[in-house]
Amino acid sequence: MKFDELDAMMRVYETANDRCVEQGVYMVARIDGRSFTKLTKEKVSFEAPFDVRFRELMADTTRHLMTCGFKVTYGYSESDEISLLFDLDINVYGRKVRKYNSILAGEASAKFSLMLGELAAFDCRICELPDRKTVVDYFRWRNEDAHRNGLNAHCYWMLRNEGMAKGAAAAQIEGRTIEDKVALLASRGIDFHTLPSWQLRGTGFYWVDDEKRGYNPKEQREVVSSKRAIKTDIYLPEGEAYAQLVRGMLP
Ligand SMILES: Nc1nc2c(ncn2[C@@H]2O[C@H](COP(=O)(O)OP(=O)(O)OP(=O)(O)O)[C@@H](O)[C@H]2O)c(=O)[nH]1
Ligand SMILES: [Mg+2]
Repeated sequence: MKFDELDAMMRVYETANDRCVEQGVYMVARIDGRSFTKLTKEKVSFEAPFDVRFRELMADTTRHLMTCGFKVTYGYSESDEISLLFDLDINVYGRKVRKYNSILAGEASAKFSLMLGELAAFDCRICELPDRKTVVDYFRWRNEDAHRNGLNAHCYWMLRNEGMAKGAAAAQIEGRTIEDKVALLASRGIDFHTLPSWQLRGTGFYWVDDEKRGYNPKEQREVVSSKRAIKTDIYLPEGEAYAQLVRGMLP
């Protein structure tokens, strides 16, 4: 069999499950650290429940993903996950899901591992969202997830640091309402409202015009140049104000 024939015959198997996302559908990628519970507890020592160094590694990885060849409108990171909203008209790789999943997981894993100096891997999935409202709801969902996890983590580690066993600490939190957890923290003198915003709401990444003032010696005058830069926002609002922020970025 000639190579061309063999090539054509085998390609069918390779592309059998290739899907492209339809035009007009919003795409969001969620990239999540693989077995980061083990990585953050056993392989590398990070402060629990929150470590600024870990947040910065995730932030650098997010900014890398926003500038590695995909048109990204908005990035969001909480815990070991990153969500990326692509431009509605993105067309790179013909919107082939396989390409987005494999390249983004690969780029995130490579960037994070290089910075950490340890092997770290990410998975990736693509959410296909039909309209603006669902996109806003997606990011509200992750924002609320951050809030729930952050509150749980603070309660859990407060009890653990008091000497409580793992299972008992988890059982104390299980099934409790937000109000119960806030009261649990307050009973030990921790005001929930003073906890750092990024630990409860995550971090947002969006494009802004960055103006730079300079001096043009030839024309002997001050000039202002502007270029697009990523703003990293560790003070994201919540609820409707956050929905407004995301809505404002959509076409
Ligand atoms: N110590 C520490 N751990 C963190 C921090 N941020 C996230 N993590 C940990 O990252 C883990 C993320 O959880 P998951 O994504 O649900 O679990 P996973 O172990 O990564 O499992 P898979 O995602 O299913 O592969 C949790 O165990 C968090 O405690 C941090 O700032 N400090
Ligand atoms: Mg994970």
